[in-house]
Amino acid sequence: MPIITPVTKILGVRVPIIQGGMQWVGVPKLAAAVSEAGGLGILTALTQPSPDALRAAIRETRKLTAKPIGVNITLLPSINPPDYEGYARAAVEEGVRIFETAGNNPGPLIKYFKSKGCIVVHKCTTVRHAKSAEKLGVDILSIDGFECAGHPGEDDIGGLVLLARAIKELKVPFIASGGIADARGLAAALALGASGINMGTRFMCTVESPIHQNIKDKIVASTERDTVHIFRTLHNTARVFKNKVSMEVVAIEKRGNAKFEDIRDLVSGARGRLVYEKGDPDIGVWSAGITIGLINDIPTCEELLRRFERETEEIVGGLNKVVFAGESGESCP
Ligand code: FMN
Repeated sequence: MPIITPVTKILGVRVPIIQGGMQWVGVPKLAAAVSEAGGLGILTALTQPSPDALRAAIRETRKLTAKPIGVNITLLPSINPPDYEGYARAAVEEGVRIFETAGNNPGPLIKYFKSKGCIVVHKCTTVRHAKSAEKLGVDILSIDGFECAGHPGEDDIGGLVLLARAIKELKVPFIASGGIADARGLAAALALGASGINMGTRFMCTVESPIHQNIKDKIVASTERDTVHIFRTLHNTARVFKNKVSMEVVAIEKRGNAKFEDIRDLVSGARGRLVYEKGDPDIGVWSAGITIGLINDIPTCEELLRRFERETEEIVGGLNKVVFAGESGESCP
């Protein structure tokens, strides 16, 4: 049976599962496969070298699916910021109607998308940022807990508490992000008041994910203890896979007073990209969440989302077996 929530209705999808923006991973093949499987596939704008390249990527995705797709625009702290407006305009002109925004100072971008009649899913890691985005008119909030891959913020609040706070504070529907890779996670998110989930790491490890097979195999072989936080001392924390390079970054930060220049070469995006291309997990730093401890296979997106639907129904149905005993406890087995 389909799981119908406010989010499936707003986005026009069958399954309340979004594939979040992923640098170097959120490309047409993956986004189209997720959308085709009934979720919402999202292209990562900044993975494309220019707004025109994003246009081409959108057209390529459309050839693979007629279902709704989204575009992620991530606002990064940067001395030479990318042409965010150009990417946004290109996607809107190409007819994209769903956007995932994330990062610093998203106000102008959210206002632009809303002025064009688009649906905005804003991803953030605190309830206070979620409330600010709500005031700007976003349609859905994506509440990203401390478990997540990439940037968890600096408050270190796990999904359980963050979502329980979100349901009390927010008026618009929200999805749970970070730490979810199976149907138990989706069922738990629904129980906590979320209208769906956002996943990154789980989708890296699918047949249609564009990363090298060695890296998918590495994820399957890893446990939840195989990630580490870098950039903690720079107040721009990022959860990445624990390897030689990320541990070197942590060692430099531990020495104290580390500046970005001290680690710039180690953390370069180009090295991270090579990890996915060459299949060597130790070339650079690459994002991964603690769900790597939950990922044991490499299914197609279709298989994965069907499994989510089937198992979520079983889990929620199984909850009916819970007996609420009377005061005397007579119903206890
Ligand atoms: N989130 C963004 O908003 N922009 C990005 O560019 C981005 N890149 C990511 C790259 C990778 C390889 C991964 C695994 C995640 C990335 N994320 C990015 C975060 C995901 O969109 C998502 O919020 C996160 O993965 C959720 O946590 P999970 O990995 O536990 O599912």
